Amino acid sequence: MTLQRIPRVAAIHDLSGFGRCSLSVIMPIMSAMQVQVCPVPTAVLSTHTGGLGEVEFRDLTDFIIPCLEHYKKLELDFEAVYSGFLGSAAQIDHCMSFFKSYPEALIVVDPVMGDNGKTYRTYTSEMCKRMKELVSVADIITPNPTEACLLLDKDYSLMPFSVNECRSMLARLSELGPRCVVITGIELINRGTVNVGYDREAGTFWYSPCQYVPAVYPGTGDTFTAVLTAAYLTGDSLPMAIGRATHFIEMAAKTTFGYSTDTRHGIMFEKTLELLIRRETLGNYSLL
Ligand code: PXL
Repeated sequence: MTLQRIPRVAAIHDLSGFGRCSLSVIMPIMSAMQVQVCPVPTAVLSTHTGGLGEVEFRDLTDFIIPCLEHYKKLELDFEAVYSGFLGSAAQIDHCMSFFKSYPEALIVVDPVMGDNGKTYRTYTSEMCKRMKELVSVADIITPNPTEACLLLDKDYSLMPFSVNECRSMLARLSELGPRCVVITGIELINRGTVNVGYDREAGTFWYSPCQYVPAVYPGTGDTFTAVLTAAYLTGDSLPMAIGRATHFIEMAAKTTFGYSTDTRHGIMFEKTLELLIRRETLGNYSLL
C-alpha cells in the first residue's frame, strides 16, 4: 500500500530563536522537501551556544515523555524519528523511549556533541559517553569528525585521514549499531574536505566532494542532516541524499559568504531553499 499522505517525522531537537540552527532550520527545510515535521523541542534558547554571549536557556526535559504519550494516545504514526541537540542526559532515555515506541520508523541520530575538536558548552561528559546508547539503535547517524572521534575514542588531532582510515572509521561506527553512517566535513589526504557515507548492508562506501568557503557557520550540521533525512525518506538513495545535502550546504554557504555577514548568524538558507523544491538529479557522488 502506498502512503496516502506525506512522510511524517518527529524531530527531537532544541529551538534556538536566533542563529539559524536546529528546529529553526530543520522545519522549513523538511517542509520544502514535502516532509511533515512534528517538532519535539528539547530546550528553548534565545540563540545557539556558539559565541553570541549569555544564552537564555529553558530546559524541556519534562516535556518529551508526556508529548510521546499524547502521540501514542492519538495513534499517530511517524515514518522517521530524528534526534539532535539534547538539553540534558535524561533526554537520552526519553529519546530511547520515543525510538522504541516507533519500531517501524527510520531512526536518525545526529549525535550532536561538538565541532572543530571541542564539545559544545552545554554537553557534559556523561552526555557524550551516553550518546553511544542512541547511536546503537539508529538506522542512520551523521556525526562530524569531532563527534566521530568522540564516539570511537579516537584522537581528533590526527585529521586529515587517509581513505583507508576513513573507511575504517565508517565501518567501526556502523559496528556500534547503525546500518548507514555519514561523516560530514572530513578532511582526507589528497582529496580535501568531503562528506562520506557507508551502507553496511550494501557494503558500499561513498563520498561527495564539496567546495568550502573560508568561513565556519553554525547550524550547517543540522541543515545537512535535515536535507539528508528528507531526501532519503522521499526516495533518494543514500549517495543521492548525501549529494543533495552536500550541494545545498555548498550553495547556501557560498551565497552567505558573498554577503560578508557575521558568521555567527548562520547560513542564508532562505535564499537557496528553492533548490530543494526543484529537486534536480545531481549525481555529485562517487564510490570512496
Ligand atoms: O548546530 C548544533 C547546535 C544545535 N543547538 C544549539 C547549539 C548548536 C551548536 O552550537 O548551540 C543550541
